[in-house]
Amino acid sequence: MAYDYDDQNIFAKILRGEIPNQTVLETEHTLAFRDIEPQAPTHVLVIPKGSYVSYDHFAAQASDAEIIDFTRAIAKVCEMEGVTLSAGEGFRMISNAGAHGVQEVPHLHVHILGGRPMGRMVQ
Ligand code: DGP
Repeated sequence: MAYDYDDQNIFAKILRGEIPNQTVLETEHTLAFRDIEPQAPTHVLVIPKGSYVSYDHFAAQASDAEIIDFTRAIAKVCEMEGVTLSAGEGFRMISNAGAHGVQEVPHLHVHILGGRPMGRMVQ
């Protein structure tokens, strides 16, 4: 199946340096930065540098190196933010995809939320 990536999306512009961001972590294949509308004391977005719309796109087409880098970057951000189970009180990670997932920005991103109890997911 073909995935349609729009290179004019906001996160593509952030990756090209056209829009500023508050970077938390940058690795070879991954960028993590603070959400512009934080929903919790910790609200960081982790994105692959490659042009992937969604998690399913990424899992299907990214290299093993990109996938490992992305996965470890998410955990590293949790560690840096002090929300891991080993050092903190935990976190929530969410990745919205497409219309039913109510994805606003069509570049794969994982939200890391922490610093307060999140409440039950009801919808
Ligand atoms: P989603 O609904 O999962 O696609 O969430 C997109 C998130 O992106 C939302 O929480 C707000 C955030 N966002 C949108 N525009 C910008 C921006 O220009 N900079 C930053 N840092 N975050 C943004």
